[in-house]
Amino acid sequence: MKSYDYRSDTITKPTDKMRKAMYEAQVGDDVYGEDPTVKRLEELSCKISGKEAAMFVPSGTMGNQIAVKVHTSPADEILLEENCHIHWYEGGGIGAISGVVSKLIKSKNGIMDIDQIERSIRADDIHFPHTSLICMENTNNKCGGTVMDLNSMKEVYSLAKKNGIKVHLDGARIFNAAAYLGVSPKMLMMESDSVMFCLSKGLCAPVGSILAGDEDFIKRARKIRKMLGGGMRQAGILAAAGIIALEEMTERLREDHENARILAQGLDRIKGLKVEMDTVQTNIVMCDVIRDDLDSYRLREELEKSGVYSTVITDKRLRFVLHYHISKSDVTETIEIVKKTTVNL
Ligand code: TLP
Repeated sequence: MKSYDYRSDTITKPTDKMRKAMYEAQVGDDVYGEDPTVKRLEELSCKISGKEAAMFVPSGTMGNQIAVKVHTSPADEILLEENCHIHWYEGGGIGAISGVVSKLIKSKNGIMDIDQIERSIRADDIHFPHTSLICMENTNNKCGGTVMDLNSMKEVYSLAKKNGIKVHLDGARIFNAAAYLGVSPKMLMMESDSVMFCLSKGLCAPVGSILAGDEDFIKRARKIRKMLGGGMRQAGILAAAGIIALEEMTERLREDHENARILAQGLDRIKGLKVEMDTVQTNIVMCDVIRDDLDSYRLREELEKSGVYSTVITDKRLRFVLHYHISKSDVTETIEIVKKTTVNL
């Protein structure tokens, strides 16, 4: 049976060109700073992000966690968008690794309420924790791949600077945001002190993310990466795929966005399902089950019997993520399968 796997863009597999580059990669021990391919990937990442320095990390989660640790001291308070990955999906790591507390900021489609940020910055008072960091996420995963526009990012960054607070950008899907806005990724990444972006999502690299910032930040980040066990040895094998991800795979993300809209429109037309179309901006579709007699666990299970794979977000919401291995005709077929399945439930 044919399968249509929308669980995540993390399921993408390396392309043939990546596999060949991985096979041929020049390698060395990266903990000694001797892997030429990792160095090449890090230099390329500096160019793309406009940051002074960059470091290859095994995962987006590790990149975010290192950034929080470098920017904060234990008992600090950090401001997080209420739906963000750092809060929801990183196992509470910021508590264990950095010892910080967090305050969640309300948002509309991932764009934080700037007044609430301003009100949340702590006064200098012995009772209060120190506010040291604000984290943004662009695109915002849990909001449905929604995009923070450049002005909203600028607003947050300038408010932070005015108050001596650092800004970290979780840019796991920053290339999707840039494609949607029609701006260079650099313009978005410049509105932060540090940025993490993923090579292993829609860009098809098998493993890895980049953390970038100024020289001093990355110097300290390298020490934390080692502490967390993220110092990899002949990592050039992986970096070789990462280079192709950055050089050749970002342009095509628009196709995923187009397919996401087609899927969203198709699902929204099915009785008992609803998609908030204004949130369908990039490659993620959040589909709500609005029938009282049906929940998303049951629907997911039934769809899987016909080869359509999705993720449960809440008991009434499924997530479908578009990526390299899903074509326009797959989307058309998927809509038909979902239609048939829901009618029979
Ligand atoms: N997101 C994954 C899951 O962890 C939920 C997914 O399937 O979407 N930031 C953002 C915004 C992310 O969406 C993710 C992964 C990460 C960070 C973490 O990246 P990895 O999986 O490389 O640790």
